[in-house]
Parts: sequence; C-alpha cells; structure tokens
Amino acid sequence: TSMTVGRVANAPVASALEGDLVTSADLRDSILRHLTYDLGKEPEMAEIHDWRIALSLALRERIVDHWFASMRTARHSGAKRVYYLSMEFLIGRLLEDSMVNLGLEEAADRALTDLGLNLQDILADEPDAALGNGGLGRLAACFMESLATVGCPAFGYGIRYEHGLFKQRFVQGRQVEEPEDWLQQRPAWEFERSDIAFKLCFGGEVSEDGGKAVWHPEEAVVAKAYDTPIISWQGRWANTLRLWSARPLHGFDLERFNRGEFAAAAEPEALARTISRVLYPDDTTEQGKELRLKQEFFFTAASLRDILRRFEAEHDNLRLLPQKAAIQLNDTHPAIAGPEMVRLLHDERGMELDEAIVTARACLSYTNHTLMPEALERWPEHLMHRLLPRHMQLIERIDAAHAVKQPTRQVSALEHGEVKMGELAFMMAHKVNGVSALHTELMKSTVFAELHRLHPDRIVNQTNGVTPRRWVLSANRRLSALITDTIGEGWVDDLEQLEQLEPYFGDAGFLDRYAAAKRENKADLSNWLATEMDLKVDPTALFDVQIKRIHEYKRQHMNLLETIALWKEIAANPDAGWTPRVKIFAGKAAPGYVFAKEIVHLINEVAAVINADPVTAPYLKVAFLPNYNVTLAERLIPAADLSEQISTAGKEASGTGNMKFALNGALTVGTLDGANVEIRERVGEENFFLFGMTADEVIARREVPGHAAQAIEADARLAGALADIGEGRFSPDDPGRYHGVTGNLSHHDYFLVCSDFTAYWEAQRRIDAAFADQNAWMRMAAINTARSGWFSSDRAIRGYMADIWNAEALEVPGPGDVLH
Ligand code: 7GP
Repeated sequence: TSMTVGRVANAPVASALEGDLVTSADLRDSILRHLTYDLGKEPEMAEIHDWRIALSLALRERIVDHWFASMRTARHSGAKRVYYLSMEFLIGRLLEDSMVNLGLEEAADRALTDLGLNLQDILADEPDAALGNGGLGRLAACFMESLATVGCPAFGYGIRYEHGLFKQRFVQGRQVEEPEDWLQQRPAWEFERSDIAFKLCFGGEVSEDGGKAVWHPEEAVVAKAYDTPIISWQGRWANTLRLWSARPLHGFDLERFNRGEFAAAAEPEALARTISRVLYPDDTTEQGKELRLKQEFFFTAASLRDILRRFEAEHDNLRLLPQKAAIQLNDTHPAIAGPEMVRLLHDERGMELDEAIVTARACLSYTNHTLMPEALERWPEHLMHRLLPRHMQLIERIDAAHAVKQPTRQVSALEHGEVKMGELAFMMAHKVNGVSALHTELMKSTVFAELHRLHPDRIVNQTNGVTPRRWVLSANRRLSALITDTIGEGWVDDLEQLEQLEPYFGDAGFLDRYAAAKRENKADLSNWLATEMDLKVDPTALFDVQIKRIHEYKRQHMNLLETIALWKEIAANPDAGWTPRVKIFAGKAAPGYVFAKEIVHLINEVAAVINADPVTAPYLKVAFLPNYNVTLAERLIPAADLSEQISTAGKEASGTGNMKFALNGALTVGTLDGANVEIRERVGEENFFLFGMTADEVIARREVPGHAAQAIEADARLAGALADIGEGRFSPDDPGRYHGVTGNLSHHDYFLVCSDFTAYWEAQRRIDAAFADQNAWMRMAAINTARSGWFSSDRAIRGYMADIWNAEALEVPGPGDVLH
C-alpha cells in the first residue's frame, strides 16, 4: 500500500487506475458527449479531427481527477516543488501518450470501432506540437513525463508559441520554410486560465527613493497561463505544463476604432502578442534579437511571479523559499531569473540584497547544453539596459558581489560591453550541470574553468535520458510485446529491468522474435517510403539512419561523402558482394544557416542521382525525408539498424537520439562524444562501432597546418567524392553550386570531416561485414536493448532530485489508504 503523504480529510479519493473500470462503452459515451456538447457536432457531420478532439477530451477528463489529487497531495504535504523553466518543449503528439499512460488503449480502440472509426487514423490526425528546435526541447518534454512518472511534484514553464518550428519542404532539393500552425484546430489538451495572468514590464528608467531603487517602466504586457496536465505512466501522478501567452494590457483602442482607425486600434494587441507569436528556429546558434530577450524575460518573470504567489499562499517566511522551490534553468534562456528573483525579493519584498542573492541562488540551478562558443548567449549591455534597466543594475551588483570573493578579478559576467549569460547563470545557481560525463568534464576544463576553480562543488553531471513510454513502449509495439512477454511489464517504469532479457538470448526463440520485430518494423517503413516518398527500397537492406538538426558539427556531410564514395565503389565493381544499404537522412537547417542549407540541398541532389542509377540500385538508396519532427522520429527509430552519431568529438553535449536508437536495437557508429561514451561503456565496445579522433586529438589536429589537404591527399575515395561534388556531378545545371562546401572542407574544415573520413569509411566497412551475419548482428542489437535501460529519463530525473533539487517523490493516496 502506498505512502500517505498528503492526508487530507475531505479530499475525494483519487481512484487508482486498476480500480477504475473504464469500459469501452463508457468511453464511447463520453466521446459522443464531447462531440455533441463541446464541439457542437452531430456524429453524421463530424470529421476526423472532430472525433480526434472528442477522444482527447474524453481522455483529458479522466486525467483531471488524478491531476487534482496530485496537486492536492503536493499542497498538503508541504513538499518541495520543482519548477522546470524552458524556452522549449518539443512535445510532439500527446494523444497516444495519454491513452497509453491511462491504460485506456484497448478501451479506446473498441469504442472507436463501435463508432465506425479507426484508432490509427485518429492518432495520425493529431498535429505534432513542435514548441522546440531539437535536443534541448525534446529533453524538456521527456523530463515532464518522467517527473510525473516518478511522482515528483513539478511544473514545467514555457511559452505558448502560436507558431512552432517551421515546416520544412523541399523545392527542387532546397529547403523551404513554411509557418507551422498547430493551434489551427481547437487545442485538445490545454486549459485556458484567464484568472492566472501577470503584468510584466519593460523599458523605462530607475530612480532612487530613500536608498530604494524604483523602476518606472514604460511598456507592459500580460502573460496569461495555459495549462496542460501531464499524466504519469499508469496515471499515478500528474503535473502541469504551464505555458504563457502574451496579451496586451489594454485590449484595444476603442477611441481610435470609433474614429475609423481600425488597424491602428488593433495595434497594441498585435504588438503584445508578438512576444509569444513564434519560436526562434535556431539550434545551437545564438540569436541576438531584442524580441528574443523579451521572450526570455516574459516567460521567466511570469513563472517566477507564479512560483512566489504559490509559495506565499502557503508560507509566510521568505527564508523558507529554497526549501519549497527548486527552479531549474534549461540552458541560459531563463537566466534572467537570477536578477529577477533578486529584484522580487529585494526591491519588492524588502529582503537585504546579499540575502536576496543567497536565497535566489539556493533555489536556482542551471543546465548547460552546449559548449559551442557561438551558442553561448551574450546580450549587449545597452540592450539589457534599455529593456530591463533595473535588471542591468542588479547584474552589476551580482557580478560585483561575486568578484569580492575572488583574490584577483578573473571572472566576470560583463565583458566587452556584453552580459555573458552563462557566467551569470553560473553565479546565480547553487548547482550547474552538464548533460553527459564527457560534456561535464569539458565544462570544467574549458568554458567554466575559472568559475569551477572558484566553486569546485558547483558543477555536477546528470547524463540525459529519454522516456521509455514514448520511445519504446508506444513507438515500438512489436519490441515492447516481446519484452513484456519475456520479463513482464515492470521494465516500463524501471527500465534497467531490460537487463533481465539477456539470459533469454540463449533461447533461439527470443532472438528470432527480436529479429522478426525489427524485420516487420523495417517492412512498415519500406511501405511508407514507397507510398509517401515514391521510393522503393529493399526491406532487408541495412537501414542506416541519421536524424537530427543539420549542423556542421553533426557532420551529415561526412555521412554524405561516404555515401558518394560507396556509390562509386559499387558502380565500379557491382558484383563484389555489397551489403545493401538504405541511407536515411532527416533534419531541419536553421533558416539563416547558409552552410547547413547547402548540405540539405546537396543531400537531395546526391539522392536523386544515386537513386536513378540502375547499376547500384540493388545495393544503395538514399532517402532524405522532409519535415523531421517527433512523430517522424517515432516512425524511423524502431526500423533502424544503424544509428549515426558521428559528431566531431567534444561538440555534441550529449545526444538523446543516440539513446533512443540503442534502446530500439540499432547499433551505433559513433565518435567518443557526448553520451556515446557512456552508451559504449554500457553496451560493450564489441557492440558499438567506434571510430575517429577523441576530443583531445581533435584539438591537436586543428593545429596541424593543412590538415584537410593532407587527409584528402591520403584518401583517394575522399578526394574522388569531393571532386565529383566540386565538378558539379550532382548539380549539372550549376556546376559551381557547391564550391562553398568543397572549398570549406578542403581548406578550413574546422569540424575535421576530412581528417575523420578514412576512419569512418573503415568503420562502415566493418559494419557491412557484421551485418552480413544476421544472427550475430541481431544478438548485438538485442544486447543494445538489454543494456541501455540506464538511459531512461526516470533515472535522470531521480538524479536531479537527489543531487540538485533535494526533492522527494510523492504518491497520491490510494482508495485503500486510511485518510485522517
Ligand atoms: C542539445 C545538445 O546539442 C545535445 O547534445 C543534447 O543532447 C541536448 O541539448 C539535450 O541536452 N542542445 C540544444 O538543443 C540547444 O539548442 C543550444 O542548445 C543552447
């Protein structure tokens, strides 16, 4: 029986899911009720999205009691709450997730069949909520699900962007961006909270009044909350994802409207709404735009106000705040939380400045997701001063207070007229974490070396993780069924139980079924490629997958060079017993990242040429799938044989796709970078295809004059592939199109594509040979599944709770518990 933390006499008992006999008939009735009375549609007139929304509302209804019970338990227990502040939540679809976590899949399936509908069609109708760019945003979404599953009382705070990440289309091979419109149909999961709204100010100036700073802002907007309940596995706990939407303080200008100035009358509305209009589409490059800084302050300040309001409703001593609130900053985007918290405590609540700084720091902690210098946020002081004059003053005070502790003033958050947000976040956090063991060590030795020397206990590691509910259980039904048949269902929220699979590898039956699951997943994907992309592939070929944002450091172009070299070699000698391969790429390039867009174009042009070659067709196909998103990842990962994790060592902070692939039985070809290192340690070096320079060797290699030319000279395959690109073999209409790319690789090659190419080619040929022995390969794949359980985001969240937040898990009192 469960621990009764939140014992409340008058609390209605939350029905434990097992006791909650939701029949398909109940569910069908509530779908019809929502369709009729919420959506106002008659069944005969309803379209697929109406049914989808009605089903979502019927499920949401069943989440709400668990949600209230969880919040009530948290309130009455007095336990610490965790607040996860993130500019991005890359959620994807939620319907299947909610249904699976509620255990209502069969009921929903039957209810819909009764109504003459098909569950899969309905699931496929849901828009993919892309309120994030890539790894950082998807990590936040996995963390939300795990926070609920481990029972950690938590809120996620972010921005309710009207338009998420752009949609990607290819027009003659080039990336074209189109606006995304996930809110076009009625959003099914959120609750609009008109009563939870805060006024937030910008600009103006600061005056002094009897030693007290008074900020006189000149502009204000309102942040309004929208709540989405996030339900745990088996519905034991639910937390809130609270996203802020920007509204004008004064609706619209009636006077001007009455004067006939209709557009001008709506202006304040449009201006205010701009703040939550669109997600910045950048991934690991800094965006130095005023609007971006406004967005950051907007959601951070609204969240802090909400946190303090909740705290003050429950406690009257501000000194208790660090015991009741742990605030995690997901990268530096919410780093203005440091000065803003100090302002709220000192200016607005009269706490001494030094104590305010110490109190804020005891609440705050900061996760760093990249060491790439171009991605570390810096804001011009004059901009900070203009937009947030009081905060600029407080940043100076924080910096000065920190400097006092230094014998010589080595580190400052202010440099060359800019505010360095990483340094500011570090100074205002009691813990700072990296996202893989290697990345954390590099933080200590590079970007934060000085700060680490001053605060040797502040930096800790929390290796990333992924939620097994979405990334194994839902995404890979066949594998999940095999696992559950073999070891029971306990693995779903205790993923390291996957280790128990290994003793079954001796049974021929297990590995046969494992192989069958992979084969069927690949057959599904092959059919999908045929219908959606008009591409025929051999479903037994090696499915080699690289899916992630397009970036030089991730080296999609190294993969492409190897593809070209392989194609040429097959063409020259088609009967040499080649292992058939399908090279699959997907990913978006930031709209302003010219080089990445050229890589996109080049992949498409190379694919067109190779796929049209009848000689190599049995052995090599290239697919670049447009509009990569969470949903596409769910389709591709279960069908992958090979996971491409080939970043320049030292550049990929962790990776999380690498974990999803390993769990789903794809072998990794990878460098010693990010979490690859830890994956390899766990799965065993014999079950991982390692190649390339280490982070140290990368640094040394860059010092070698002419390293790229040398590497090209030494490898005829590389030279040949580059020559083909340079001579326009893939762009006959414009032979010089890729001179920028080839020139960069031949003369500059900062990411060492050329220097790692030979090792990469050799690793790929080892992979060809290994894949030819299917029994041995499937065994390695199954070992990857069995030994990757540690990469669950449940483990990661428990790590944060223990090492950073000092937070405890709670349970909703079950119906069997005695309530006092
Ligand atoms: C990413 C890192 O590139 C990736 O290696 C890591 O797994 C992920 O965060 C989660 O920790 N970083 C971003 O997505 C990003 O936008 C810019 O970083 C601050």
